[in-house]
Parts: sequence; C-alpha cells; structure tokens
Amino acid sequence: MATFEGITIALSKGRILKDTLPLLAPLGIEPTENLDTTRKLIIPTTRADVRLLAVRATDAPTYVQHGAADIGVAGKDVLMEHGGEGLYEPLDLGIAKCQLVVAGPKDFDLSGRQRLKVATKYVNVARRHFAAEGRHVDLIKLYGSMELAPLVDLADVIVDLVDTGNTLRANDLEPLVHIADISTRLIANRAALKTKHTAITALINDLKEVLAP
Ligand code: PRT
Ligand code: MG
Repeated sequence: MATFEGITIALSKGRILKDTLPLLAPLGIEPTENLDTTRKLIIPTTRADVRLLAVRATDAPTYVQHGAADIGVAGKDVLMEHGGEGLYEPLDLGIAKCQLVVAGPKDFDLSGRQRLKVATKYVNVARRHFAAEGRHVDLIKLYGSMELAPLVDLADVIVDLVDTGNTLRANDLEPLVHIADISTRLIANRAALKTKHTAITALINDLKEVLAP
C-alpha cells in the first residue's frame, strides 16, 4: 500500500457528513468526488495534502485510534461507547447535537423494577450509567430502532439518542433520565499529533477559526 504523507481524515458517513463538509470547505478541503454517489472509500480533496476516508459513524474512532487516519470526526455518543483510548479530542464541532437518555413508556417507574431490561447499542455507556447508581441491569444489544424494544417487551427501557423527541412520542415513549449532551467532536491520533505536529495543529487552528471567527 502506498504511503500518504499528508493528513488523512476519517469522516463519519450518514447524518454527520453533510454538516462536516461546510466546516472543511473554508480550509480549501473539498472532496473531488460526490460523496453521495461515489463508491470510492478513499476520497482525494482539492488539497493535495489532505484525503478523506468515508467510514461508518461507529467506526471513526477505530480508524483514528489505530492511526489509519490521523484525525477524524465522531459523535460524542460513539466516543463514550468506544472509550477513547489513544485519542485526543481537541475540538467540539458543535454539529449533530442531541441528548443521550434513558427512555421508556410514559411514567415508567425506574426504581420500581428489581432487575431492569435495557435495550441499546450503547451497552458500555448503559452499563456504566446504571452501575454508577449501584444497579445491575440486563443489557440487550441492538443495532438500531431501539424504540421498538419496549413496545414488544424485549426490554423495559432503552438507552438512545433523542433530538426533537418525535420518534419517542410517536411510539408512546418519553425520556426518563438525561445521561449526556451529545455533539460531534474532532478527534486526533496521539502519535500522529507528534509526527505530523505542524500540519495537524494548523488544521485544528484553522477549524477553530471557522467555528468561532
Ligand atoms: O449506521 P451506523 O451504525 O454506522 O451509525 P448511525 O446510523 O448511528 O449513524 P447516523 O448517520 O444516524 O449518525 C449518527 C450520529 O449522529 C450519532 O452518533 C450522533 O452523534 C448524531 N446524532 C444526532 C444522531 C441524532 N442526532 C439522532 N437523533 N443520531 C441518531 N439520531 C436518531 C436517534 O437514535 C433516534 O432514533 O434519531 C432518532 C431520534 O430523533 P428525534 O428527532 O425523533 O428525537
Ligand atoms: Mg444508521
């Protein structure tokens, strides 16, 4: 595999992507392929020293942690679940904001249940949250549509993201406990921060300027 001397950025596909590109454009970083239609996974940009990787949102920290990408863009929820080992988190990009919550049927009595069944894709976050309350819970790992679980008695409650609250309301659920405010973060590989210090620091500072001119 040919080595790339410039900066490799892991971008989360999906809803974060369309909010990330306008932050990079003022830095002269624009993909040379249409990201909606290209099948390429390594995407050159209008800057010869910067290339993009289009990765699944949940995989972004993994690429950066192992140095396959120098920097990346990931939701705080994904970082909390991943653990953030080997990662530096220099910037809050302030996009894709939402909240991580425990949600369940309206007026559900969380304390009334001895052994709680919790469905989530955030099993580590959920385990930590309930352990901090001294509770053991049965965790059920799901990969999406968590809101369905309490409706069909797969779980009592879910740990999931909520933005407008429309999805919960449409399914007669409500937020019960707030766990964390979520937004998208810039992450950097700790080793790359040393070996490519000048280039990465310049990029971080340019991004800061875009966020708060
Ligand atoms: O598919 P994959 O597993 O790779 O990831 P994904 O499907 O989670 O990715 P994607 O593109 O959906 O984006 C995920 C990232 O966007 C998350 O990691 C968050 O950091 C951020 N984000 C911000 C959100 C939301 N807001 C959000 N509302 N991600 C998901 N939602 C979902 C939520 O899970 C729920 O089902 O939207 C629904 C609730 O929305 P409301 O407005 O009805 O409350
Ligand atoms: Mg998805």
